[in-house]
Amino acid sequence: DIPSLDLLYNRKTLDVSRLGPVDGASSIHNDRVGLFRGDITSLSVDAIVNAANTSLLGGGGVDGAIHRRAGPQLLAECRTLGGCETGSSKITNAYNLPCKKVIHAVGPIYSELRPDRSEVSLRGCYQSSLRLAIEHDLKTIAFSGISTGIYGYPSIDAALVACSTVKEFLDSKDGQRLDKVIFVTFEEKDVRAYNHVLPRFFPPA
Ligand code: AR6
Repeated sequence: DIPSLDLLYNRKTLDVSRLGPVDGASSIHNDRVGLFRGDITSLSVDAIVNAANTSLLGGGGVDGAIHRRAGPQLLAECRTLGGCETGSSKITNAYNLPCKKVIHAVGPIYSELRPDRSEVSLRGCYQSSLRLAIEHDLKTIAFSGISTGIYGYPSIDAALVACSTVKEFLDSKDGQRLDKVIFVTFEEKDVRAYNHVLPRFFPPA
């Protein structure tokens, strides 16, 4: 029993554990969008998107993993950037990572009182990261689940924002300059959310 998308939009924050079995396998939904479960630092794409904080000086979660694998030069470059606003992104080199660039996006700390504000900020993260990618002529981009860890954004709601923003961008004129977007999941709750939401925005070919 899969709730309809209308229902999801109207009554968000669905309990992801109700969404049925997890398909842990990574998958290609169509030739421009993929889902990957695993460590984003292992991907040799053009750009990976970090879930950073406003200081851009590192932290836990995926941010910690990216800085560890990139090496201390990443932090040195981040120190020159003067931080980043919530809902926006900045780009750096990738140093010891197998990707070419790292885009550091600052997601919102989820607010149950103002979910609308959280949504605007999260959308801004995806939009600004996609724009940075094409400005730097990057063709493949892998997004971490911005804000869905320590920052507490509900997985389904975050996946809806991620998929709708990426779809809108890929359908636009600028979006034609991107080859592929990969959504990276790590925890089971996010795998469930993407398996549920992705096919609705990107039906399998
Ligand atoms: N590869 C891919 N995804 C991962 C990895 C990994 N190696 N590790 C965690 N995730 P989080 P946030 C997933 O908490 O919620 C940091 O301290 C994780 O399961 O890393 O945006 C920053 O400095 C989740 O789905 O970021 C900020 O202070 C997603 O990555 C704060 O945390 C994001 O979880 C940002 O919190």
